[in-house]
Amino acid sequence: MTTENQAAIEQEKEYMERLAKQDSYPLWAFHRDGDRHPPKAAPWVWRWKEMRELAYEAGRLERIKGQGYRRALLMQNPGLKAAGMATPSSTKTMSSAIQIVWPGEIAEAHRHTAAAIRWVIEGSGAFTVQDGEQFRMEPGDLNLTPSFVWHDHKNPSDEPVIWLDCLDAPMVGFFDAMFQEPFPEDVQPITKPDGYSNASIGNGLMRSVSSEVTGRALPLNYKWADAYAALQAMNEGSRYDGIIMEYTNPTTGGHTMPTLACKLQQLRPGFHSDAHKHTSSVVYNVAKGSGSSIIDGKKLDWGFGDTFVVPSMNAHEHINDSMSEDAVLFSMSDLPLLESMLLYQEHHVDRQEVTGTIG
Ligand code: 1HN
Repeated sequence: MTTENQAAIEQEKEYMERLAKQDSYPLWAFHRDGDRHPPKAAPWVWRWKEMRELAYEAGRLERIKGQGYRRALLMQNPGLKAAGMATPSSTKTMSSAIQIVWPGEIAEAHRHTAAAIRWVIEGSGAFTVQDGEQFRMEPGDLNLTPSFVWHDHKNPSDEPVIWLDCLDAPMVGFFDAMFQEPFPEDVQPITKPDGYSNASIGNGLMRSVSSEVTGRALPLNYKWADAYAALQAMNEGSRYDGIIMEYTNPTTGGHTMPTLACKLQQLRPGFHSDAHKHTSSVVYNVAKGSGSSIIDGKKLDWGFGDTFVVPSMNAHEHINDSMSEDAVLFSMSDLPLLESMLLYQEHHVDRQEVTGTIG
């Protein structure tokens, strides 16, 4: 090395130290340093069989009481875990968990800025109480807990109830806007008649003209029978997703909630979708049937109750090999925030060659 080069290196090193003293960093070096890639979520699957067993085991453990705890198992993406992301989340933007509500159990009332959805997988004897209204939840039902709505859960039946919780918590955390408070009592009083919120939106075709509901995200309950019937009646689909419909906020006609979009899609017998990739990340739960998805070149076989994720910009396509049974996927994504920031992009890609498997 020439003395001249040596001097230049020394000079840069000394300059970098001076910048660091001023809590600064040069943009050109930031782009040059290869180790600054953000943590990436991996395409992944959490199997129903294993998660169900673990949930039951949690149910048999000591009673969970105090501070609004839930018997919920957060599904942590191994890609994000490896990269040291502190909050156990399933994608960069969403947390999801398998929650079991044990017979006779109460999950105490609290509220938080993060919005949540519940997607019931098994059991039909549980209720969630949201801002004074109770909702009975059955398999395939979707229930919304919009931001800062008081919620507690109870299971007066003699069978455990298991559902998938999905939250926008990582997005809320990114803005340092996450806070939570307990309700002064274990359970909140029921102050509204059954069906109050759903009645205010007249089957999705009408809305109450009272200012109380207009434009707000409501703690609605979407029944499986209605959602599945809507898919069956639909004959126009997407080349990437088959027959796909979104659970709308009927007061706005827009996305399910301001931060989260929930959809239900049907892959009819023999359907093999085209492949695409998009900036939104998606958490799926298998509602009916079985099939597979090819994500980033790797094949993931799925069946009832499995939860899997397609992270942002991972090429993916869905397949239903069965010639007689349909397959139905429930999904939740961060689409609404991306759209509102003009960051949503979707690109067609060629169908993929399978180079490995997931799960
Ligand atoms: C939460 O409040 C619930 O209220 C479930 O049932 C899962 C996961 C992360 C953070 C808060 C619930 C949750 C959660």
